[in-house]
This record gives sequence, C-alpha cells and structure tokens, in this order.
Amino acid sequence: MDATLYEASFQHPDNSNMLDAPMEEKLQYILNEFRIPGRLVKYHWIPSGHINTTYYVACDDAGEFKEYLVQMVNWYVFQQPISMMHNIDLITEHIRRKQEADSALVETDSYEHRRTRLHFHHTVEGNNYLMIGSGERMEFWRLTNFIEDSISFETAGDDERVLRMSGKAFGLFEARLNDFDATLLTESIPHFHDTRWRMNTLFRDAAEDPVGRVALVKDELDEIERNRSFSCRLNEMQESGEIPIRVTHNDTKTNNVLFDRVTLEPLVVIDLDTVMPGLAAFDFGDTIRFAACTAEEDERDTEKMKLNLKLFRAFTEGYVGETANFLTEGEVNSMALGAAIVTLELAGRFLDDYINGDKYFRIDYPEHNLVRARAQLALFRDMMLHFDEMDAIVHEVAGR
Ligand code: GN1
Ligand code: MG
Repeated sequence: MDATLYEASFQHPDNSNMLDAPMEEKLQYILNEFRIPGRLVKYHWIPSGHINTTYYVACDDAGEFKEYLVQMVNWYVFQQPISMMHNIDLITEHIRRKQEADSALVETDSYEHRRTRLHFHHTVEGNNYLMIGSGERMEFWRLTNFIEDSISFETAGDDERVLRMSGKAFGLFEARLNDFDATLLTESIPHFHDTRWRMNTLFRDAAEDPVGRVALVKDELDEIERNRSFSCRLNEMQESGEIPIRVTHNDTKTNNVLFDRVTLEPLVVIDLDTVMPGLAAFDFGDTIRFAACTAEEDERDTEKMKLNLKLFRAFTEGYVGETANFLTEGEVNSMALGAAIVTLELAGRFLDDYINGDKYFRIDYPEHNLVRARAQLALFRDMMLHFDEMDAIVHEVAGR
C-alpha cells in the first residue's frame, strides 16, 4: 500500500455524508469539529496558491465577530498529510518558543500575539486536521487563526520595501529554525528541490508523452536540456559538502508572508507545508524568481519577464541582515545560483505538469502550465545575463 492510501485509511467516524453537503453546511461542520464556538455568518474562497483550497470564514460567537482560515489540503500533492501536520505542529511550537524568548512580555491573546503566531486548532480527538469521508474521496481539512489587519502580495510591483521585508521574514524564519533538529521532520514531498531528480522526471515523462503534448513543447524541452548540467550545480555543491542542509521553508513566494497592512513589517510566515531539510539557496532564490521580476509568474508576453536588480538588492539586504551570522561562505556563493536554478527547475515542473495533463498545479485555462513554463524560461535567460551582477550584490551585502 503506498503512503497515500496508508494515511487515507486511518480510521475516523463516518462523516462521508458531509462530502456532498452544500459548502456553507460543510464549513459549519468543520468549525464545530474544531470546537469553534458560534455560527458561520460569512465565507469566501481565497484564490491564492496553486495547490490547496482556502476559505476565509467568519463566525458570530454570541455577538462577537471571529475570523478564521479553513483549508483543504491537496493530498495528491501532499501524500502524507498527517505526517505533514505533525511537522507543522513541531515547527510552529518551536517558533513560538523562540518568539517568547525574544519578547517575553507579549501577553497570550493580545493583538500582537494573535497577529504573529500561526495557530492550528485541534479537534476533540486532539488532531490538528480533520478528515471527511475516506478512501479516494477523502478530504483533508485544517483550520487556523486569521491574521487581522494583514496584507500579502501576489507581486511586489516596484516596491523595494516588500522585498526587503520578505527577506527579513524568511531570513528570520530560517534563523529561528537554525537549531531545530531536522531529523524530526518527515519529508512532506520527497525530492522537492532535488533539481537533478526533477530533470530526470521531466525527460522520463516527455519520453512517455502520456497525453500527446510533447510535440508542442520541443523548443522548451531543448532549452531545458541545454541547461540540464548547469541545473545540477546545487546538487553537486551539496554532495561535495560545499553547502549544508538546514531546515528551510522551500516555498518563499511573497504571498507566503503576511505583512502589517500599514507599516509593512512582516507578521508571520505562512504555508509551512514544505518546511523540510533543504538549501538556503532555494529559499533565497524562490522569492527572487517570484517577486524580483518585472511581470507575474504566468505572464504571456515573455518579453516582460526580466530580473529587477533593484528589487534583488532589497531582498538580499533583508535576508542577509537576518542570516549573515550563520550563513557559510559556500552558501553566500550559492545564492545567485539558487535564483537561476529554482527558476529553471520550476520551468521544468510546469512543463512536466503540462506534459502529464495538468494534474498537479491548479490551472485557469488549458495551456496555463505551458505559459508559466515559457515565462519562467524567459526569466531564467535574463537571470543568466545578469548572473555576475546578482552574485556581486550578494557578496557586497554579505561583506564577504
Ligand atoms: C506552488 O501552493 P503554492 O502556490 O504556494 C508550489 C511551489 C511553486 C509555486 C509556483 C507544494 O506553491 O513549489 O514554486 O506553486 N508548491 C508545491 O507558484 O508544489
Ligand atoms: Mg505553497
């Protein structure tokens, strides 16, 4: 039995009648199971993220208005969701202890406390998740606090502050997990940023051509093939011991940080599903890919996909400011590579999903994954033109 079916087969009370219930009724049921007092008065779908499905919900608790986030985990992607929620429990608890050590005076349930902690609620059984139904149709839900007066960014536009603050947020996140025992974590997605493995998977799937789309993507495959050995540079640096494995976030898009609406100070890092042992270069690189770019991840006009070095510098300042005291020489040398390689890797992942018939990433239109892959390839080309400048900025900011 594979991990998917193993975890899905855990016993729980039969609630499969809820699978087809109207959304409002289902959300009320979920609130009750997580012991949230009150009655659902408002909800809407939040169209952010390509994998999980998120809802904002608000309740009336004896006249008090209370807000939460309810999320359905995509377990086609996260095949061991129970282990993943265990990871999240350990990580949020560790971060909470570090925060308390930093500012012992913050009172539990104060405004500041509520806005800087991610708290997953528990069911009567003591689980930080709820399964509805079983077998192939099982749905896997979780519920967290809603961070008041916060804002997140799908793009940074041209705002250096967003990048600087994102750098600070992810740098601090890694700093707080610097002493966390990585062996406690289950790899929620094996080979997640194993670029060599990603490339092998892409070319294997292309050889199989399961839905007959490979003829349409010959140019993109050729371009990736030409850069295949370059894409393995971080694998090699890690294997030779030049760069260490640490606990990293692995999905550092700016929309995974919540900022104060007014001051733009980072409040909390979210989307902890992929927190695993990994390389700092990927955390650094993925924000650059997503936000130090002149257009969105799925821009159709590839001419618009350029690296913005001003934003690159701003992120570097924020990130290095929090991590300089523990980053190794090899890691400083690996940051520009992280930006270029994660971009090429994601081009490969989007293309692979297109070749496989769009099973992994949520798409808004049929060729969405191909458009995304082309946009990432264009950005990768521009990053390679500016590679030495990126590398010089990192060294200058790190003072090494
Ligand atoms: C996915 O779920 P979301 O949107 O935060 C993906 C990332 C990609 C990203 C591209 C678990 O992140 O790896 O970089 O899309 N997450 C997973 O936007 O595969
Ligand atoms: Mg994510």
